[in-house]
Amino acid sequence: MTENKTFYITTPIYYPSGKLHLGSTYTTIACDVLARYKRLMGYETFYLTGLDEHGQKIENKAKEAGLTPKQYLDPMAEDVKKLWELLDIKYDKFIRTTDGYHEEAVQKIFEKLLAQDDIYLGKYAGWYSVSDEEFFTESQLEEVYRDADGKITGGVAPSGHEVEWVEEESYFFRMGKYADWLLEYYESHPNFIEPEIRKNEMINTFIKPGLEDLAVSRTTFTWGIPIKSNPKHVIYVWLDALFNYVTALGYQSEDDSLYQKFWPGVNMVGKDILRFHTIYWPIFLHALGMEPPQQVFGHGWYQVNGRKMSKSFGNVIYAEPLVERYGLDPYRYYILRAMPFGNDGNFTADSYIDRINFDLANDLGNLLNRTVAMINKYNAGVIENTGVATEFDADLATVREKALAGYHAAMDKFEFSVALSDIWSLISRTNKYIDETAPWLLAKSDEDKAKLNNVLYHLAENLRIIAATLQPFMHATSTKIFGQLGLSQESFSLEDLEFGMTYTSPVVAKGEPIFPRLDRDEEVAY
Ligand code: ME8
Repeated sequence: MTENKTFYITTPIYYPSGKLHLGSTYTTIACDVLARYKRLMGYETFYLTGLDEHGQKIENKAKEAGLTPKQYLDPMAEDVKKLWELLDIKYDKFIRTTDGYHEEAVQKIFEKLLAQDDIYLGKYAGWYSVSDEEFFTESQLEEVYRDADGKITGGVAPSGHEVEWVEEESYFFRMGKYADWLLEYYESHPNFIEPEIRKNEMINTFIKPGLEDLAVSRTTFTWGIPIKSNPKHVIYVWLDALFNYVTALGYQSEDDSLYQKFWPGVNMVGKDILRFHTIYWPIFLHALGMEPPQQVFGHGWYQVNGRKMSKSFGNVIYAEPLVERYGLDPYRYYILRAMPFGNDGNFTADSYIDRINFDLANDLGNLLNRTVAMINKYNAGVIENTGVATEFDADLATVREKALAGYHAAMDKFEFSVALSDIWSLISRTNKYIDETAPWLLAKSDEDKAKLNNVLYHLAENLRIIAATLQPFMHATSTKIFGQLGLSQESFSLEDLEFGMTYTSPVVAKGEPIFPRLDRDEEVAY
């Protein structure tokens, strides 16, 4: 491992304003897969997730529940941690923005920006969406409501949430001052925003029309980090939240060694919050003389029945019942396989069942079952490399190399569904190899024994390589495959996944199916 091979990945910190649904698990699993992948590639990796606990939305939620914010938040945080445990998320740190170290660091940051005149005191009058915790100008609203005289009385933000009129003393950050710098930064760092199309949207919709100064404090509620030099103001929840990515690493605390080691990192976010991460966030950092994130990746939305999941549309899907009924690995697999990362896509019950039946039970499960059964039947469970090639071995090797190269290239670009389909191309090719070589025919003659063992060896080796590449996605499944192949090793490095390993233990005597087939009609109705 070389000194500077480090990788820092973050999820957005979610609002614990309700139970987290499939959407938040999507980002979190994607980051988990990346972190596991990078670890297996020899990177020293840090994976951060957590909760965004301040702001008016949380204050209101607590009030509705008849609780103080802290009473409301603590059990919510426990529930979220339980969800991540259920989904086998291996994060290195879980930040809550109510953690003392974060609050202190954000106060220091605010005072610094104030002292250097990037922040000034003014008055805000405009529209605010509590659900989005976001300010809007009239022209940015999706819809406006008017009274009989034509006066605007309210409106709807692009997210579909209602806005309210806010008029209060507020501190402002001089965004406009940094617009040119930001455009140049985009220009000189072409991979800063991914996917590419989202960059143009940021430039054309938000920066080119003119960056307005941003209100960065509120006075009409109290649930936030108070400004040290003027505590009747609380710091705007987005300024507070964005800095979690560096305070979690110890920025502005006594020990900032993690910050020194891991920043800048990759911020993975949904496209809904790209504006905050690719405009305000790099500008804040630059104003403080810090580096912007290495990359901000804005992925698309999981929709249900063609609409973004929302309680008011009654189309919210939660992970727990799916994991309970079908197991964890199908969930982790489906969520990254079913739609290209970066695009929007639909979650449907039938595609969920089909993926389990076709991809997992048929393609992968059968390959393993057949392989282990044949090694048992024809060679008493022993995997032997005899080197007596068949005419199909060369093509099998070509497909394997192509699949591996494609997998790594896709993982580097966060194209999870492509990486998985590359692995599946090898699974399909290996299944086809069984049909081509027909081991049951080779088994009929003693002369073909060495060739038969060569075939079985190829099957075992391909399965080991397939299981290794699946480790970041489906850790338990990989371990089961290794186990059935007689390998006690917990994990295989992805750096040197060479074909040709020597097996010293026999395969298991009777391999259980790793993914039982489901009755589609019964399950879809369920
Ligand atoms: O915005 N499909 O928190 P949040 C895919 N606290 N991803 C989805 C999704 C869907 N249908 N629904 C939600 C916040 N997400 C702020 C973030 S960061 C400094 C502060 C995911 O709880 C997606 O990653 O509203 C989105 O960006 C995030 O959840 C929003 O979470």
